[in-house]
Amino acid sequence: MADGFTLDCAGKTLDLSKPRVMGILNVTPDSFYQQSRCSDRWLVAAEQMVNDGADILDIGGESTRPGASGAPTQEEELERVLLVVEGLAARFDVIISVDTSSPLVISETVKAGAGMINDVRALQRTGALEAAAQTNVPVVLMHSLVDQPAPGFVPVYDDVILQVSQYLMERVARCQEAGINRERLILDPGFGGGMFGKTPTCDLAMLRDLRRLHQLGLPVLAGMSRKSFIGATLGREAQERLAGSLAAAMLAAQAGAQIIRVHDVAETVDVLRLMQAVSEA
Ligand code: 7PM
Repeated sequence: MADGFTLDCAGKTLDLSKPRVMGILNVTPDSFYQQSRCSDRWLVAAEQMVNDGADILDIGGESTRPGASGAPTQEEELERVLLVVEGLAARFDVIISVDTSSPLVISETVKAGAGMINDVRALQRTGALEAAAQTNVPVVLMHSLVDQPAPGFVPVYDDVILQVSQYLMERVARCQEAGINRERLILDPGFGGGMFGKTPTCDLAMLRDLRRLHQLGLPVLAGMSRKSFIGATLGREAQERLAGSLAAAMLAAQAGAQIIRVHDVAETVDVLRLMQAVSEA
């Protein structure tokens, strides 16, 4: 895939000519992977990820887990993430991304120093397009079902990457109409079940065909870290999915994904550095 994408993340430059690592920093009380429950320890966790070579830290204050604890209000979500964004922006030179669908959280965290918005609902919430348009930071548009599927719902796709691409193309058009320059959009096929709407088989097919998502000509982010398709394929619990996650990260980077979203920053950075060294040999 053509490289040469350079994004301006609130004054910090993100050069996507080689794969970059986004570290997951959850400030929710209910993250499915225990190690990222760091509401109180976020500063230590963030510093570790920065030292481990993370290019971006993704701060999440709303769990997307099906049925988890009930969605927080915009004010509760803002309260969870704002202190963290302010604290990190003051201390580290890393790009701060906020995993949110809420217009209030978009506006306020960007004012506080966030350099990227990561929305698993691709700015579909009322007011989110307008809030993002008022900022100047890159936006990750992820494919999902938007509504939480009913229990037992099984998603069916003829060609999952094609259908995901069509959805994202439509969201890119809506963004442009709202005044969000295409040059600040990043695409993500949304690996995983629940509201992300993929079965393990879909996830494997998306990873195999990920290169096709580049046909829209925008940078691609892949978030597969410790997700259930890795568990389903290998028969591993969440804590035992590191090797599978690293393999997935390498395959995604090999398919041209420019940003890999992970729990295990140090290990992923090593994998991508080795890959990069081979390609430059
Ligand atoms: C429960 C279910 C807890 C799902 C956490 C998750 C992505 C994301 C998430 C992704 C982008 C997780 C997910 N996943 N943002 N936020 N892409 N852009 O496993 O794949 O981290 S939350």
